[in-house]
Amino acid sequence: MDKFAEKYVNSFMSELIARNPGEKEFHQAVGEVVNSVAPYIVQNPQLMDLKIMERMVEPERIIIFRVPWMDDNGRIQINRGYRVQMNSAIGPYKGGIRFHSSVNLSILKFLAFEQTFKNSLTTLPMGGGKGGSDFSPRGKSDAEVMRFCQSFMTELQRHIGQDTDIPAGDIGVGGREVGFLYGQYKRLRNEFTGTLTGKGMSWGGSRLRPEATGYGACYFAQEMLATRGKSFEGQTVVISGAGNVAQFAAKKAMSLGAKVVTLSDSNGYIYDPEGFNEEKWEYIAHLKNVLRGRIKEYVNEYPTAKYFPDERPWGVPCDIAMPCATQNELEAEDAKKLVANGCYCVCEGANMPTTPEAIEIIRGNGLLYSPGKASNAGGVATSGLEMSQNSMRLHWTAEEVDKNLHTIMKDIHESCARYGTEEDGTINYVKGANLAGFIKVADAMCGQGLV
Ligand code: NDP
Ligand code: 2IT
Repeated sequence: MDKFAEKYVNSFMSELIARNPGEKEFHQAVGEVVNSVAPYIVQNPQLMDLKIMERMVEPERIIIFRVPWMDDNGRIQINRGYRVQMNSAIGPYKGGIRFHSSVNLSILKFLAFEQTFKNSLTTLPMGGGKGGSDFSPRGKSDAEVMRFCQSFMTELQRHIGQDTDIPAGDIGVGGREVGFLYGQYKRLRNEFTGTLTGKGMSWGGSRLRPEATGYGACYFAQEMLATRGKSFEGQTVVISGAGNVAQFAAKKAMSLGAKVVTLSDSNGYIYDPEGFNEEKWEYIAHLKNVLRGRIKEYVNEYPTAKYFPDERPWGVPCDIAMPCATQNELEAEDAKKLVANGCYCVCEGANMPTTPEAIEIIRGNGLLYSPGKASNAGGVATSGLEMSQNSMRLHWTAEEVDKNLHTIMKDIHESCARYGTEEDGTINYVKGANLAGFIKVADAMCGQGLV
């Protein structure tokens, strides 16, 4: 980076940090993007004059609200609800809702910021947004989750709509929660529209939306592997998380010939040296999605596997690592272990799971590395396909959706290559994804005047 660009980054970041004190995840996400796009910005001074980057880091609107609900013991509980409407330059706000005890404004702003670039990369017309609550569905009854979702939506419904803002799932929000949220939305607004995605198949959902993030991540990884003449066939894959993204990343990787040996949750990881197979996968899906159990229960059913409490799976030797749980779950020490064990590809299924220090180690050692905004974009892309189907009042077959998803992931890889190929011929996926995502949104903002 030249001196001028470096100066731009430093002054931009110190202003951002001063204006948004304490929001460390937001600073981290912005820092990564600004570092990638600064050389482009300083070469295009109109972007500086129009303060495009300064506008991009200021959410168009943030809604924060009280969510009161009653638990099964008749006690009153209060949570905090949020929706960050980050950027609508290229389409209505679009992005998931996260229910997790760690949710705060910094986390939702980082997610909404990332979402803006990710959605731009999908080639579909979607702006960026993210919402959620510090409510955790873990350990709550279905009735409690329903009452919470109804209270949350009673306020949120004023601010969303099929042409305004279209929420979906994220951590802690899956098919059950989207159902409760949609039911309340429909009841209050008296309209059957595609305002949420990730809906059930009998009420407007898209085939393959549940699978899309994990499948898409594997399609993206296939493209990365192909640049080195490799494929999933015969490779050992380590995956973190045991939720929606992790499950379907594992399923697709297995079907492409890989041996997937780990999954995890916030309490620890399981290692099955024989690798999962279809039957074991079905057991895990039932355990997590129906029984809402913990991943350690796997070893009771399959005693050849081992459970490692309070540990992450990154010390297990592998060829390919796919972090699919949460932000900053792969740190410098973990990255060193991956490198030492001969891992050559890190493909992110989660949002910002790898710390900046870990990314430096991974990239510095020549591993293939894709940021989540590129490799996990298949989920929101398929949400975009769900929106199209809802607008047309049609349903596509799984084959049609899969074909579209596959094409989109290949196109995202191509964009990364176009904007991120370095002089030595290697692809810098961070730079490529950030620049490709940025240019489209920046062009739209330039064209729409000072708003
Ligand atoms: P789920 O709620 O289905 O699963 C989350 C998984 O991650 C669980 O196994 C959970 O374990 C684990 N996890 C959550 N928080 C932590 C933590 N602090 N430390 C360790 N493990 C944790 O969520 P998803 O699978 O939908 O989301 C996973 C990631 O993928 C997130 O980063 C999300 O933003 C991202 N993503 C999701 C998309 C989607 O379509 N769903 C699309 C694109 C990205 P536990 O049960 O212990 O909490
Ligand atoms: O982070 C993400 O891209 C998601 N949680 C999916 C968002 C969506 O609107 O499908």
